[in-house]
Amino acid sequence: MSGHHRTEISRRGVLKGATALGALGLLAPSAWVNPARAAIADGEVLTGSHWGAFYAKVEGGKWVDVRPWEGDPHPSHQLPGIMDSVMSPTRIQYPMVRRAFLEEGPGAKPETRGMNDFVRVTWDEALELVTGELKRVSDTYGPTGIFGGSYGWKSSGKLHNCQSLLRRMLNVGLNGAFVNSSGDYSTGASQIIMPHVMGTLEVYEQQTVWPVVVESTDLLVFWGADPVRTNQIGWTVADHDGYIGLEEFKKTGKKVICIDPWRSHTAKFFDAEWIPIRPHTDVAMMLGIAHTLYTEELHDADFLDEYTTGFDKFLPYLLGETDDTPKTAEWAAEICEVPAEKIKELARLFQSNRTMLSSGWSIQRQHHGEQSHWMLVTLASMLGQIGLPGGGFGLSYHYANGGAPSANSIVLPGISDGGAAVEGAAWLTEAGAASIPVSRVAEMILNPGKEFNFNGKTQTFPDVKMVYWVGGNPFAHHPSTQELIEGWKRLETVVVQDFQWTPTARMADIVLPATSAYERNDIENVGDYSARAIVAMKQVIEPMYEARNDFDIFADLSEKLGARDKFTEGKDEMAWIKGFYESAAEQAPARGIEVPGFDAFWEAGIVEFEIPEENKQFVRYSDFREDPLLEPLGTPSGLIEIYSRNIEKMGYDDCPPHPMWLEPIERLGNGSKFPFHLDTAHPNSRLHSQLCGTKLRDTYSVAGREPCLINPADAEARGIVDGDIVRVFNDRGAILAGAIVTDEIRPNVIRVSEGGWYSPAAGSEAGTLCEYGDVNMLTVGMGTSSLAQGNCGHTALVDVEKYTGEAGDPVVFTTPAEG
Ligand SMILES: Nc1nc2c(c(=O)[nH]1)N[C@H]1C(S)=C(S)[C@@H](COP(=O)(O)OP(=O)(O)OC[C@H]3O[C@@H](n4cnc5c(=O)[nH]c(N)nc54)[C@H](O)[C@@H]3O)O[C@H]1N2
Ligand SMILES: Nc1nc2c(c(=O)[nH]1)N[C@H]1C(S)=C(S)[C@@H](COP(=O)(O)OP(=O)(O)OC[C@H]3O[C@@H](n4cnc5c(=O)[nH]c(N)nc54)[C@H](O)[C@@H]3O)O[C@H]1N2
Ligand SMILES: [Mo]
Repeated sequence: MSGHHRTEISRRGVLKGATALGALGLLAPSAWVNPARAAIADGEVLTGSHWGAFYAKVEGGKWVDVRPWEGDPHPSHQLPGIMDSVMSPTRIQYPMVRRAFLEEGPGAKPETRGMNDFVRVTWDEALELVTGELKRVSDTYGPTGIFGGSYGWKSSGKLHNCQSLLRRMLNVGLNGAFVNSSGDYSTGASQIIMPHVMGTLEVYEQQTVWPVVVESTDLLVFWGADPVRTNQIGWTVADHDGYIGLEEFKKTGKKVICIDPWRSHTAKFFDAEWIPIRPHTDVAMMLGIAHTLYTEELHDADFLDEYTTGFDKFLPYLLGETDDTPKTAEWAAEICEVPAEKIKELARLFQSNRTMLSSGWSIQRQHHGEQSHWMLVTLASMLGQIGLPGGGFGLSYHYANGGAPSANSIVLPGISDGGAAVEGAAWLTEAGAASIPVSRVAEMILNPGKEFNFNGKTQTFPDVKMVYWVGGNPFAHHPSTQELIEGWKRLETVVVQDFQWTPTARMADIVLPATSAYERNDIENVGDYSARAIVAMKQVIEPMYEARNDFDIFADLSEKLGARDKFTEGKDEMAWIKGFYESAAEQAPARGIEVPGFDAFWEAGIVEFEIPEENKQFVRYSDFREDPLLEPLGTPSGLIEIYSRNIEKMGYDDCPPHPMWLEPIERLGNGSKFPFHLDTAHPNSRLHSQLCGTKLRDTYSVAGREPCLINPADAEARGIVDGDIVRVFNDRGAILAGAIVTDEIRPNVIRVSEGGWYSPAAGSEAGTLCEYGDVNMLTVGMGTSSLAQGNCGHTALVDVEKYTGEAGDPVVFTTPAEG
């Protein structure tokens, strides 16, 4: 499942709740269009984004202001950055080609990628070049020469989904001759292990809803989760309804605990008890709690009997009978630096209260990340509250406003990858000619022919010679940028299509300027989990410079490949949008609601749906708890699998058949020469790397660099004061950052957020200093384990020093030179 399938995934959870409702005959009244909201003031256009729905004010064809939609209970402070991104100097204005590529051909002087030496070409020339390369590479290297598994947070919108459009072009125009990718960087480990354990993805599914949590949860634990920061974002258009839950819970004054190396936004919001755990040691701490529960006979043996399988196989490990190491609180305390007494106290506290263990995803975005959520589920099973109102665990309260009650709404389809249009050989499926777990991209490019394990299968890396990237920024998102730089040198051709001069665009041969989401029309659901509205994403301004829609670019490429009609199906932008709406509207009668016709909807700009009372009472796994035989889980046993025979059969050393504490490749307290763990938490004022090239950066950067949080004791020992430029380094690389000295980060941990634009001091030289602060110069590139092969973006030990050398202005925020 790739990131771009998220909506569909989360919708399953949503639909499940709503179907139960329909059966009860409690359907909500008709959907309605709020007339007050329909009256858009002069010059204001309502549209949608990952950050929420908003009005864009236009004067004389220029976008001059933004204002959040009134239906947003907690607008993101990042909205002004969106406007700036469309008009900033980091905008790609024209098709550009790397000079050596243009003058000497594919593969020429790959070391000049990243040197910002581009030549402007016309659209005609650019599209001819791209078509020529698509043909040449697939003719020369066969069906697996082109990588089209381009990953990333492309903009919201059901039509201008550039990744689906890329694959659609490759499917219809090249008969599916490309390498695809599966999974995502968000939940790489969890989304593979959870189906073995719980029978579902968990991470993208509806949570026990907030009203139930507010009512019934006594103790709310955020385990490496920071919803106050991360719920700003949705995969569709963010509704921000999770903030209503957070605020209501705060009003109750009930206890909140944050287990995080950093006193997070959420910890501050709730004035929560902060447990500053050593990063990457969560499994040990959970085991310490589990051991206490068991030895103090606080565990729920009945729940374990009735709803789980394999506790008997896990228990000897917990007690140390299999490895002479009982996983006592004292044992755990040594590893996680949380006192043994605190660990025991938590065991008793969790057990004596209705406890919701809400976990984020950082604890699985690390080496052996599969174990974290598996152990969390095991702990929750021992507590026996899964399926009870307000108890158990939740893996998505922090993401896209999981736990926001679902509306009785209709669901929009989106543009397809066009795999159905491909006829012929067996490999010609929607998935392309081959597929890799998404975060293995650098490993793939560097190791053609190498075998690798993935979820019980052995596969071989294809020999990729051309990469076409749209809607993602791998030179920001891929842990171990160094490996990517090395891998890039093996490529003959790199095409990047974006609207920003990202580090990835700078590493391309052919750069195509796409429109932003605000220069075209589209349509999208509001609320990944609530799905409480559909917004017309109306075009705000005319395309800037020579930017073109991804749809039109790929339609033209398809035409040159002889397949324009297959690509467009004879429909233009508005015909597609109307089609999506009308196809969704067909669901309305079965849901007992009425929706306006397309024209009325488009005129109004938004249609909202009621949230039935029933959906405000949704409790995850209550059905299973009520009747595990009639409502079994999707696991082989139908039960929660604390021991998995399927995983046992795979025989992986790095993912045993029950959850275990496995030493990560790097962690504090494990004898490394590097004294700091680097926490790469997601940025509060960006979406990954998006908006890094905007004025918003002035609101958080320190000395013109990405901020680096460091504890006062650590700073003092290194002579670092607030505002200093620091150099963060390890054996993999080095970055500059700006110091913020604060006791909100625990000793021996520094925090630099992911997504800072890679700004190499010396072009594309691997190992060169990044002058802005891209953490992935420092992180580990390996997969989480043979099971999931997820990315380890949170795994990195580093050192920090005050920087006394010459610090250049990051070149990445300027427009590349034009020949
Ligand atoms: N160390 C570390 N690394 C991490 C993480 C971490 O926690 N630590 N987190 C990981 C996670 S969870 C994720 S999801 C990834 C995110 O990685 P990405 O999704 O690659 O990051 P974004 O910055 O959102 O990049 C999206 C790009 O798409 C472009 N874009 C937007 N709309 C359009 C469009 O309509 N057309 C075109 N052509 N382009 C468009 C934007 O300009 C931007 O350059 O990062 C991962 N990397
Ligand atoms: N503002 C904003 N919101 C976002 C995003 C964004 O870029 N910006 N990205 C979105 C996306 S694509 C995703 S996938 C989600 C990501 O959601 P998450 O993966 O949950 O987010 P992170 O910020 O990586 O980590 C959450 C918390 O875990 C802590 N942490 C780090 N390592 C450890 C550890 O070893 N143990 C413990 N206990 N805690 C640890 C961090 O300090 C942080 O506060 O966020 C989404 N929301
Ligand atoms: Mo993500």
